[in-house]
Amino acid sequence: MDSKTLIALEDNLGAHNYHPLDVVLERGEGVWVYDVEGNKYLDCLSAYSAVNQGHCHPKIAQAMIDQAQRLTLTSRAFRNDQLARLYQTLHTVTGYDMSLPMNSGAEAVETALKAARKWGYTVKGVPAGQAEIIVCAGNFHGRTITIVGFSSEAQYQAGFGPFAPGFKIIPFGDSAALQQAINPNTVAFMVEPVQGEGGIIIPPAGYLKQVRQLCTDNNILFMADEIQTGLGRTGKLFACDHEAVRPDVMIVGKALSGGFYPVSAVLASKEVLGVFQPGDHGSTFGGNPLGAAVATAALNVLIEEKLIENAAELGRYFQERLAEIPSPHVKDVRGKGLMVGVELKPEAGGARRFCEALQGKGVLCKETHRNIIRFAPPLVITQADIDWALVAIADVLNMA
Ligand code: IF1
Repeated sequence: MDSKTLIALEDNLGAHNYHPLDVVLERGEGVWVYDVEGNKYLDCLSAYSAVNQGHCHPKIAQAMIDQAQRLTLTSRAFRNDQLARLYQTLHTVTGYDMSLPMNSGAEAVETALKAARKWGYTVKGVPAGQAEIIVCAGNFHGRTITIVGFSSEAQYQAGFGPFAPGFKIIPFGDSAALQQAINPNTVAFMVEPVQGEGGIIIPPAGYLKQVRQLCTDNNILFMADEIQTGLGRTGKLFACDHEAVRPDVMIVGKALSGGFYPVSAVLASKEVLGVFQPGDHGSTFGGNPLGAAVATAALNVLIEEKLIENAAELGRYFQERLAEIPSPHVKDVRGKGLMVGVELKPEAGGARRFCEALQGKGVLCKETHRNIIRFAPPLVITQADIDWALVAIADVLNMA
C-alpha cells in the first residue's frame, strides 16, 4: 500500500490523538529511516530519544530475537533468568542500589510517586494522607490522569478531571521557589533536568546543585525524570551528571530498550525502594525476560559503543554549526549534547512549516510548542551525517 492509502486508513480507523507529519515509515537503520515509497530520511527525533542507539541496532535486535525464541513472559509470580541480569547491569552502569522495572515512562513516574508517598509515611513520618510532592510548571511526565493532573499545560488536562490531590506546581529553574514551597509534609520534588516538551529549557547553572542541597536539608526526595534526558542524550549518562548531583530517585525509560520494546525503571536506594512490600505494586509485563534481555543489550551498546561520548562531542559540534547559520527566523539555539532546540521568532509563522520543509529535504524532526524545532538524532550519528543535515537545515532556516 502507498502512503496515501495508509494515511487514509489511519485517519478512518484510528483515534486522532496525534497530528503526525505525513511520512509513512517502513524501515530504519542507524540514523536513517525509509518511507513506503523508498525515500530516505535522517531521523532527528529518535522517537523522542527512545532510539538513542540508532534504529534496529543489530546487537539489540539479536538479543531480542534470541530471547523471543526462549522465553518472553513469566509474570512476576515466577522468577526469570533475565531480570537479575538487568538489575546487575543497571546497578553497575548507574551505581544505584536497586531498581524496579516497569514498561512505559508514565508507569515508572507513577511508581516513583508511589514510592515517594510511601517513603514519606513510613520513613519520614508524614501524617497519613498528607504527603505533598512538588513539581515544576512546564513539566512533561506522561499522560496518566495522576500525571496530567499536575501538568501546567491546559490541553493535557482539559476534559480529564477530577485529578489526584497532593501536588504543588512551582516555576522551573527557581530554587528559591522550591525553598518556599517545602513544608513538613513535603516528601519529594520531581523535575526534568532539562525540560523536553517544555521547549528544551535548560535551568540556570547551579540549579540542580541547589535542588540537591534543599532536598537534603529538608529530608525530601530529589526525583529526576530522566526518561528523555537520560542514557546519554545530553552527553553524560544522566543530565544531572553535568552538575555532578545524584538524585535520590532516578526515573528512566525510552532508550533503556533502544526503542525495541517498552522498558522503564525506577532506580533508587534501598531505603526508598525498600518501602515496597509484596503486593504493594506491580505490572504483568514489568520485568519480563524479553524486556530485560533487550534492556541489558541496549545498556551494553550505549557503553561499548561510547555513545555518551559521541553525544557530547557531536552535540557540541552540531550546536556550534547551527548557531553559525545566518537566518532571519532564528531567535535562539540551545541544548545539551544531542538534545537541541532551535527557537524561532514569533513572526516566523510557527515551527511546523519548517519541519514540513525539512521533511521535503530528507530530515525528520518535530516542533515543540509553536516556535521550537527540536533536533535529537540517534547518538550513533557521525559528523558527516550532521554536515549533510546542516545543508538542509540552513536552506530551510532561510526560506521566506
Ligand atoms: C507523547 C512530549 C517528548 C517524557 C518525560 C515521561 C514521559 C515522557 C520527560 C512519559 C514522554 C513523550 C511521550 C510522547 C511524546 C513525548 C514527548 F513531546 F510529549 F513531551 F519526548 F518530549 N517523562 N515523552 O518526555 O513516557 O509514558 O510516553 O513512555 O506522549 O506523545 P511514556
